[in-house]
Amino acid sequence: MELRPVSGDRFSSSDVDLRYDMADDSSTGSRNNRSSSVSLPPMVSGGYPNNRADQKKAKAISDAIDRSLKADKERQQKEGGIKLLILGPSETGKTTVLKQLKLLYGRKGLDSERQTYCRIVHLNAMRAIQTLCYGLEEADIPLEHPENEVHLETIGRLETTLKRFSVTSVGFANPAIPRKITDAKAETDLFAEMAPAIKALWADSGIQHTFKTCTQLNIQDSANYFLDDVDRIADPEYVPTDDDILQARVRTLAVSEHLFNIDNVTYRIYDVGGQRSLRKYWAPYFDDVNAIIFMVALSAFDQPCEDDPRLNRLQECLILFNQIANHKLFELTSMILFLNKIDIFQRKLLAGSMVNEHFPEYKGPNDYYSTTVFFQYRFIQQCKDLQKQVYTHFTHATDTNQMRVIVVAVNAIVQRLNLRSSGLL
Ligand SMILES: Nc1nc2c(ncn2[C@@H]2O[C@H](COP(=O)(O)OP(=O)(O)OP(=O)(O)O)[C@@H](O)[C@H]2O)c(=O)[nH]1
Ligand SMILES: [Mg+2]
Repeated sequence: MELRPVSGDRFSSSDVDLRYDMADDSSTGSRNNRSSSVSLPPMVSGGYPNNRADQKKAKAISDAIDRSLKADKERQQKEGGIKLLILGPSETGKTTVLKQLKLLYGRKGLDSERQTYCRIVHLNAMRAIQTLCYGLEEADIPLEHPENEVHLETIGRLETTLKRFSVTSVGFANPAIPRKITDAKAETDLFAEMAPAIKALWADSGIQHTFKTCTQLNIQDSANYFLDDVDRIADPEYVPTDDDILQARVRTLAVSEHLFNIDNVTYRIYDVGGQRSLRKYWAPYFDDVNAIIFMVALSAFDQPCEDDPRLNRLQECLILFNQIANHKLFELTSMILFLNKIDIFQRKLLAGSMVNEHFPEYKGPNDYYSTTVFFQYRFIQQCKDLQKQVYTHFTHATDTNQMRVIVVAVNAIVQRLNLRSSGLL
């Protein structure tokens, strides 16, 4: 299986690049519902160690990781429960599903994360308007109101500040960053200062036109959700709602483990980073997996891959699913496929985006029903073992009501298959 690192981790214009460390997640106080960051190989050093001291250091780190993984494994065997991995490429909604599980089954829901997400929401909104301004200028789209030019300059000056934000870790002050920037109040003040410019630009039909037409910009899915609500999120007393947290985007860098008790069964659920450069960290968690939820963003059918712009995002998803579904360690693992972001998928079809322009082998009508059946078939087709059941759900991961129903269905399937594989059914 090819889960090798791919070099050239590109800067993404759509994400907040914060290490999402769940170690202090106090929503997990109960015995069965807790989260922790799982030890990871260091991500800062590049290349290979080239002197004895470096080699010694690398070996010590590698041994420490092995010891930690071994200890984790022993602990897991002792604790038992169902081990479930959430896998899939970046931006498919893995962490969003995890947030829904916290909301539905965590003791404190998302309460312990509200403060952190205040900052992420602000960064998401600033990043979104910044990407739109860049797109407007690149595509030479005129502003509706020339007096907004001054706001374009203000947003242009944000670049350096956002780059500084992008290298910090949640909860850990980065010494390279001036205190003022890591201070939460300074961040809130910065957003409040930017709010009039953001609002004026978002209301300008030039920016709206950019938003609707420049699909190659890779604007985050929740851009309009936050930009429509700048006054609310700029309020000094602002506290993110559950929906805000579900919409907020922060890319996952570290693998994290979360314990949930669902219908009296303990689940150990692992959320991973989906970027190509992070997939090398998945493999150590492939032993003894009972179930995998594989996430696909159906809405990405007309988008290029972030890691490789020559490749279609959904094609990349098919390739990755092929590797996972046919992996020898997953022969007995229940495979659950979430064809996610159906709300955006539907919107794109209605706006005239054509599936057969990106998947020429598709000859059917461009309606929701026919195209989703086609994509479901394309994924199931990837399994070489024709007996392998793939349980498919069409999901809208930011919709808590829909996810509530889906989690119940998934739990029923996983428990039944688990009993069957242990000979109890
Ligand atoms: N509209 C809509 N947005 C969604 C849906 N699922 C996820 N999102 C949004 O998509 C963005 C990315 O979701 P994440 O859960 O962070 O993606 P991920 O797979 O964890 O990405 P990595 O951590 O980089 O691997 C977030 O802004 C979510 O709010 C959906 O079904 N509909
Ligand atoms: Mg994630």
